[in-house]
Parts: sequence; structure tokens; C-alpha cells
Amino acid sequence: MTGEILTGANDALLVVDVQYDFCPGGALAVADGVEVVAVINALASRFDHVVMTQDWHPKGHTSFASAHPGHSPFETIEMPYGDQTLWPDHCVQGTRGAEFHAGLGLPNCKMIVRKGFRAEIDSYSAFRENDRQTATGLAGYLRERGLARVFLAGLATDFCVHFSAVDARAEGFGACVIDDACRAIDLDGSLAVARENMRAAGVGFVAAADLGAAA
Ligand code: VGL
Ligand code: ZN
Repeated sequence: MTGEILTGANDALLVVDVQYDFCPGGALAVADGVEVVAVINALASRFDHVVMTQDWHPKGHTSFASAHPGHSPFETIEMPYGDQTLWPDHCVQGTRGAEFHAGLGLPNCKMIVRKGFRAEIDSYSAFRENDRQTATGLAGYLRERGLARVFLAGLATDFCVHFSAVDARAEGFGACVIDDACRAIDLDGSLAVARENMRAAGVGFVAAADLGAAA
């Protein structure tokens, strides 16, 4: 399968939330999360256009279990905008946990999208917050730059990568998840649900080795 998918000038690599808090030792560590760093670095040169996302919460964010007395991390509660999983405090603005992993080498990164910065709304997706209405501006950016398809990598497969990929399709972009450049949280079967949702939305799946050189 090596080299089967050729990437070109209309493709962007979307590197989702490769931050210390999602890596081993972090506040919301994803198993083997740090392993995506080398895979992403190796494939990033195939893309002229790289966009990174950065989970970027204020202290006391509504997605933190600590903001809801009597509730624990990984419980689901009802918010005005729908169900919300509660998380340990993570990616707090200005903390080391919110920084990108220093091992990332992405010289072609031209845009960084911060998300989850509104105190009352979480945002898994790089395109649209968890109220499913508030736009981040990424769709407009990609359109203005003539980018038609996004390849997704990063953390976590079943949350931020998943929602970003589905929303990319909803916005009319092609979307393809690079499986071995992502790692999952897998909370109560969330990875299987995420894969099914992505498949149903027309998201493709490839391995990093399937990507050919930039056209
Ligand atoms: C994420 C949970 C909470 C992610 C971010 O990047 O997948 N998951 N915040
Ligand atoms: Zn978060």
C-alpha cells in the first residue's frame, strides 16, 4: 500500500492537540500519545500546509470535573448544549501541559487554531465548538487558502480527531485520518463509536506509509 495516496497543493495536514497534557505524565494522558510525534514529523514534509490545534482552556473550565462539585472525571453530565464528558483539569492556558510537545518539528505549520477557550463551552472539534454552532473560523481559513482536503493526525482519535474529521466533512472538505499518527482515549467503547461515526460521515482512513510524496 505504500505511496498509494498522493498529497498535493490542496491538502492540509491537521495536527490535533499534541500537547504535554495528552502525553504520558500529563493531566489527561493518552496511552502511548507521545508516539505520534515521530510519525507526524516524518510525514509533515509531505504537506505544504500544516495546521495545528491547541486545546486551550481557562482555569475552572466547564469541561473540568473540578468545576462541578460532586462529579468525577470521565462522568457525563448534561450541559445547556447537550451531554458533556467531564475531564481532569488539562491544557490550562499558559501552563506547561498546554504547550505543544517540544519534539514536534513542523516548519510548514502556517496556522494554529486554539479551541476550548470559552469558559462555558468545550470544543473537541477544530471547526465547531461542542454547542455544535459556534465556529472556530477554520473552515473559512481553509477555503480562503484553497485547501480542499484535510489529513488528520494527533490526539485523541475518539474525541478531538473524531469531531474534527466529521465536521470537516460537514463543511464540505475531504477528510482522511492517518491511523498510526493518532492515539485514542477509548472511554467506554468511544473509539469504536468514533470510527463508525467517521466512516458514516465519509471520512477515509490511511496509514502514514500509504502517503506518497507531495505532487
Ligand atoms: C480532548 C478531551 C478533552 C482531545 C481535549 O484533544 O481529544 N479530549 N479535551
Ligand atoms: Zn480539553
